[in-house]
Amino acid sequence: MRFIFIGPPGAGKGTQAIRVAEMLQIPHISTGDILRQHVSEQTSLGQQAKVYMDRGELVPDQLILDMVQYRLEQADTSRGWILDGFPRNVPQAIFVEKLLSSTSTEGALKVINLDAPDDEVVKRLLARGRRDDTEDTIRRRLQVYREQTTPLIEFYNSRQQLCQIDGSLSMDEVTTQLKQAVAAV
Ligand code: B4P
Repeated sequence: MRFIFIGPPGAGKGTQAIRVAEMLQIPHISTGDILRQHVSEQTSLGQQAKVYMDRGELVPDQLILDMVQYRLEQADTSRGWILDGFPRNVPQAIFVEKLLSSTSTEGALKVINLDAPDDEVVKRLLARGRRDDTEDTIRRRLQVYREQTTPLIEFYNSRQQLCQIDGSLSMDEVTTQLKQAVAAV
C-alpha cells in the first residue's frame, strides 16, 4: 500500500495523512516534518532548507531526494507508506517512479489530490500560525504550488493513479471520503 498526498498548502494533507496512516498501520512520511526536524536540530541540511522554507519556496531537489531515499529505506516501510508533501514537482515524481521500479515492494501506487480553494487554505494557515504561515509566505507557497506542483495532477491522471478528494469539507467528512477511496485500492 503506497499513497502520495498532493494538494495546496493547508488543504489538509498532513491532517488526513496521519489519520489514514494510523488506520492502515503504515508510516506517514512528511517531507515538511522531516525538514522542520532538521531545522530545529540545526543540521547542515536544516540550515540550508530554512532559507527556502521561510520564503515559501521549494527546498532544492538535491537536498530533498537523498533525504527521502534514506527514509524510504528504513525497515518500517516494508508494508507500504504515505508520502505527504512529496513529490512536489515533476523531477521529484520521476524520482519516485524510478525508485519504485527498482524495488520489489508489492502493491499499487495511489495518488490522492486533496484540493481546497485559496481563500479557505489561507484562512486555515493563518489560524494555524506556524513560522512559515505569514500571509506573504502563504501566497508565495500557493504560487509555487500552482507553478510547480499542479503539473503532477496531469502526470498522475495520465497514469490512472489519481484520486480527487474535496479538501474544503470538514476534517471528518474528508476522512470519510478518504476511507472509501483507500478501501477501493
Ligand atoms: P509542508 O509541511 O508540506 O506544509 P503545508 O503544505 O503547509 O502543510 P499541509 O497542507 O500538510 O497542512 P495541513 O493541511 O495539514 O511544507 C512546508 C515547507 O517545506 C514548504 O513550503 C517547502 O519549503 C518545504 N517542503 C516540504 N516538502 C518539500 C518537497 N517535497 N520539496 C521541496 N520543499 C519541500 O494543515 C493546515 C491547517 O488546516 C491545520 O491547522 C489544520 O488543522 C487545518 N485543517 C486541515 N484540514 C481541515 C479541514 N478539513 N477543515 C478545517 N481546517 C482544516
